[in-house]
Amino acid sequence: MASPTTVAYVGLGSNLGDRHAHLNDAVALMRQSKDVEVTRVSEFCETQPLGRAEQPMYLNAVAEVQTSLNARALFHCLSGIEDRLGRRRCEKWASRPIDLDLLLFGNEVICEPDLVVPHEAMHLRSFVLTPLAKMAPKGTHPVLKTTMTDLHQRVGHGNFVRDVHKPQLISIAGNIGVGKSTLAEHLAKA
Ligand code: PH2
Ligand code: MG
Ligand code: MG
Repeated sequence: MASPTTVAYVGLGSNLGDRHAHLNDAVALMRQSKDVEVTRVSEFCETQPLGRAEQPMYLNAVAEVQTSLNARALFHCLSGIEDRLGRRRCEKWASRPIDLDLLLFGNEVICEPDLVVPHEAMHLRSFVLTPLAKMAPKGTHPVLKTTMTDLHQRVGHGNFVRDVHKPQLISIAGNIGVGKSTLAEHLAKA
């Protein structure tokens, strides 16, 4: 692999067909790319479908990769693997045999119509943060400037949908007696 390289994290998800096989096949195809070295893969974890409750359960994992590609080239490589594993691009959040999301690409921040890095919802999803907090506890989110450990503690076991048309979740932390409840009440009224 040509240098320099970047460490990136990829979220894997499947909720159609043989989910274990799909995740394993996706990792194997990533390993086949001469420009991508898969350095670690988390445990596979069964998770409740977020967003559309009537869907089958997901199997989720996170892979750590080292790559000489830039973020967009890695994104294309991941899309190609999704296509090879039978992903049909239809409506948002439809069930899928494989979903590969570029979660983090070094410390890069990208905000383009088809590619947002860090992944726009990674800080809201325990199925992403639980493995990330194990693999890269001190890794920081380049926009939120918060470690994976802290982000994981914030969401706990929860998964949240960011929908600007729905009430937003705000968590308030602080020492006893500093006025958390008062602030929460003011915010609720506002
Ligand atoms: N991905 C989604 C929507 N909902 N739920 C779980 N549990 N895991 C996912 O990977 C997931 C989801 C859209 O990409
Ligand atoms: Mg996804
Ligand atoms: Mg995706």
